[in-house]
Amino acid sequence: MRVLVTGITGFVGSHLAEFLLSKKCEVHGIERWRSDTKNIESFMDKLNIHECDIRDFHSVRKVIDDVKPEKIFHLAAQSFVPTSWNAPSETITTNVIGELNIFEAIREVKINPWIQIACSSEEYGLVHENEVPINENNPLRPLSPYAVSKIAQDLLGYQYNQSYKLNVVRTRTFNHEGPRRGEVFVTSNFAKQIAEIEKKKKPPVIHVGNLEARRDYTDVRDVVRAYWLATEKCIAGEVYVICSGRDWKIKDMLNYLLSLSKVKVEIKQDKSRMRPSDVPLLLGDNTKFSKQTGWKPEIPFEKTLEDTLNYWRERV
Ligand code: A2R
Ligand code: GDD
Repeated sequence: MRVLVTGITGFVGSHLAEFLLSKKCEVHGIERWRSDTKNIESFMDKLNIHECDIRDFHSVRKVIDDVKPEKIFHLAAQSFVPTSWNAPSETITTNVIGELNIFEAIREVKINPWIQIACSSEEYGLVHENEVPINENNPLRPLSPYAVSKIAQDLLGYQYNQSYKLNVVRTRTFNHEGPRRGEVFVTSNFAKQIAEIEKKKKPPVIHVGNLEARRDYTDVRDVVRAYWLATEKCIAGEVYVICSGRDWKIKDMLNYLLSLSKVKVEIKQDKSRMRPSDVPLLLGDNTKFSKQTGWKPEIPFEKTLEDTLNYWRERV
């Protein structure tokens, strides 16, 4: 099976690449000339890496034509929500035009691979207490340019399936974490701060943003398994929620991480970590996806946090 992963140098892409290698796939991925390849370094010799920027149609078309993949996992994106307020145009271009380039390249090259699109729980945005757990039919009330970009990716996937019968499967994944998570994201950021405090590389103060938000967390290793199943067992054109069905207040997540360490810390809210509009509550219902594929998450979030902290302990 010849598979192309966009975003292979990123957090999810690197875990997916390892999973695909374990399935004996021929794994192709894209990188940009300045991409940081540390996430895939230890198995890079088993991968086929092509230079490509998804904003550039010529470069996307060339990769699709050279590889002619049977499956595409489209993960590449500007993925950090706060950056989408600082660079909204770049976020929309990368996420929306980038996906459009992939769809149009597929049409021009005249192949019809399965394509998984990494959509997001952020699309739901403002969710009221009486609207959880969230399923595929909840309203979309985006609260960031990033969320809008993901809605556009999601709906383009629907439209290209309807118009051209492309085999697109849309996965609306809730937060997923684990080792290699980018250090700006909350679980990874807090774990890194704790590891630095343990090594006395920074004063015992943890800088935080909004600790009241609630998120439904799944381990990244369960998520990449879900993405594979999405391309094996799901229906083209459909959208599926992928989540654990359990929510954590960010404050409780921080307290759990702290319980894994002996350090005593002060917690300080940092204004720059607060968002113009934060998504207050995300708690999902994975019934549709579980019924279709038999998937359920296997790794408890406590283990994910422990692994993330140990990851940083080895690196700071
Ligand atoms: O920044 P790079 O060159 O290392 O590559 C990142 C890639 N990427 C791009 N690739 C090609 N052309 C672009 N214009 C471009 N912009 C970004 O996307 C990296 O490999 C990946 C993003 O990785 P992370 O930020 O670690 O995201 P994560 O957590 O793996 O999220 C995967 C997907 C995204 O679509 C999220 O929006 C969704 O899951 O939640
Ligand atoms: N990053 C960050 N840093 N977030 C903080 C902090 C902090 O210091 N303190 C509190 N938070 C809160 C945020 O306000 C948000 O409510 C929550 O922690 C989670 O923030 P992130 O980890 O940055 O993730 P996200 O929910 O915005 O988005 C992630 O998950 C989406 C769903 O899978 C990203 O990975 C998106 O790309 C993804 O689509």
